[in-house]
Amino acid sequence: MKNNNGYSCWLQYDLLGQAAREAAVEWAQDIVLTEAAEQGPLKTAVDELTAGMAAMLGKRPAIVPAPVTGRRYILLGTVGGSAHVARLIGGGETSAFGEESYRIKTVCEPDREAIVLAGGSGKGLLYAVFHFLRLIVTGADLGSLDVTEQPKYGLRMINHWDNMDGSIERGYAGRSFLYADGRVLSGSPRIRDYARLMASIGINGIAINNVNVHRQETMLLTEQLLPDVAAIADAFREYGIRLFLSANYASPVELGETATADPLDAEVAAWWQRAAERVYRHIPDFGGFVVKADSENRPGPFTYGRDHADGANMLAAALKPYGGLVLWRCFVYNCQQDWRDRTTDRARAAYDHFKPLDGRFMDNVVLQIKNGPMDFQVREPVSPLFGAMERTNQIMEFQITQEYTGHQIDVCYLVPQWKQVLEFDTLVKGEGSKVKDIAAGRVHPYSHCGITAVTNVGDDDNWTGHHLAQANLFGYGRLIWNPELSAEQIAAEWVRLTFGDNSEVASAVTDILMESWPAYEKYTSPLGVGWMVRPHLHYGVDVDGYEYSKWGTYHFADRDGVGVDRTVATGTGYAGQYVGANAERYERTSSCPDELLLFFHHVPYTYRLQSGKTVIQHIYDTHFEGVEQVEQWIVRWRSLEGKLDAERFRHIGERLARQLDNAKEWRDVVNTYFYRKSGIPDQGKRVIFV
Ligand code: GCV
Repeated sequence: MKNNNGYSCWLQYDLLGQAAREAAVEWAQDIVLTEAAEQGPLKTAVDELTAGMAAMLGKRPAIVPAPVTGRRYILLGTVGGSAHVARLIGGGETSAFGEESYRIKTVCEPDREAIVLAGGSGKGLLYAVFHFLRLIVTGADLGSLDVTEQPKYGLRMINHWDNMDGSIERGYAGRSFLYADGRVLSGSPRIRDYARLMASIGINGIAINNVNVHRQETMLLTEQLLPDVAAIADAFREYGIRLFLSANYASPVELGETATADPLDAEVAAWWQRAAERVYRHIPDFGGFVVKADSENRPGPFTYGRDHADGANMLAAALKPYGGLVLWRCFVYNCQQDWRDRTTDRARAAYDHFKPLDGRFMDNVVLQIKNGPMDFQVREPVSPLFGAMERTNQIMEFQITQEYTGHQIDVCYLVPQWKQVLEFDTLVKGEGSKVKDIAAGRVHPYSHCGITAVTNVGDDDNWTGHHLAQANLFGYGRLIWNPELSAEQIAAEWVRLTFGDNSEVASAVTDILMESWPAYEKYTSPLGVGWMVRPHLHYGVDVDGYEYSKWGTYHFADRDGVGVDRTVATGTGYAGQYVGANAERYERTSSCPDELLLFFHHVPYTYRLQSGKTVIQHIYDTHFEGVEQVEQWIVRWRSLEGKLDAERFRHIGERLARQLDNAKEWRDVVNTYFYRKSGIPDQGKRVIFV
């Protein structure tokens, strides 16, 4: 079997089986194109289809202006640009097409047997092409295709935390492929390959630099570096992706051009207007700024006695004439907390800061809210801020990079976690106010909204470090295109596209993915309490690592119990930020879901969970089970030798071995810690290091 370094990810067109190849060849002689496709996504769509079919079938289809009588063909076009397409699809059905929508349909009538790929625009058509190529690889019956797709979310974004020195904050897959040694790698062919990968899963916006914007990256807004940024935007544009930049709130001060960054200062506003004019001169379809302000020591409007609305609106006013957005992050909390102070609760912070500002933001400001109130832990409740502001646009922020979920050493498939978040019913407008609909602007009439995520890619050959971490990147794109897809469907699709059609490999990889988030949760921090990780690094166990720190991330374990009292009755009051029945459910131990019990409550080790187990026994059991799960994967993985290429077989095997070491360390440290605190033995009498 040919070795595979993983570079092509899920676009591996040489994996086609014999039967699928024969079925596709029938259709692949001619591509009929009746409209001009000289540039942009329309041209890319044509190129991707021809190249994809050539790679799959060993023969490049001809592009022709009209069908050859009696021969099957593929018809490619946009609904507005090709009468032929409109005729075959049926004009009425396409009148409501958005520009990102598409239809794929087999039209089988005497003398016009065609597969029609119709896009609402060139971009929609490009998405149709990637979908069609997926259908071929997965062996779909091409004789009866009928697919209509439109994305649920307007903004489907990726955030990079790449720095210009080439490092990536929280990156676990090598160095940046966007920057090295202070330079923008604008000519790199990898950037185009990346745009292609992202377009193939429907991403339409990418912020290319870290939200922690330091001096070097502040220069991205200057005449000196904008041509390089524009070159990346050019590559993105061909794939229907708009480029965004993270902006340093204090840019004019950092660059020595104003004495203040006060948002109400006229000179500051004028500076940003000039900056916006400059950016749009270089990048006419620039998406806008992502801003981390007054957060983790980054500058912001607080310094000048102003609030977040003042700061965001000043930037929004500068971008407004060009249609740009300000994605203003809500990850705002006191990171200089005194652990002795029991009144401050980091979980409360985003809601407390932003909720009172509802209605004050301009309509091109979008608040970017992390999925949980803390920081991308393996388990957190959904941020109560999401949906809490009726008159302020919002976008959900997920984390694909595995900062707290195993650093892409441990396998942890995160789509099930994101699905739970999207399915959460906030009740903000009564039952049926789910996160997935709020993010689509269907609960409150947001003018801009959607989903974004911190990406997990770097310059490693396989992009994501762990091969299996590609499933998170692919899964993110597929899920935010259509949140109704199940995590398992997405996993199975990814496995098929990435590893081919060996059913043993497919079921083993799909099972490992599906079991991985629960396993990671089991051997790390219990019952929603979070953290317990090595400070700063965030990989590996350190139960008290953050216990007396300034970051506000405590578990309060003592000899009697563990957990954070966030109730209204006796705790920090955080539970009261939820609406109605959700607030009540979290407020009481009896109704709080087990998996979040220690997030909301401080309980004795002998407290009995809804599962029937005591907290302490749950801790012991899950930590043993988590390790056993990894051991079982290793046995299963070994049985696949010879059934996939040796390179990926070895790579994944090595990562699983490292995961096992990590899981054992977590198990032994956590179990020993809680045994020593509580003095309560494990009912299973297993080894705990006393
Ligand atoms: C980019 C956490 C991470 C930081 C990250 C920050 C953020 O604190 O550890 O690396 O900074 O979140 O989201 O801004």
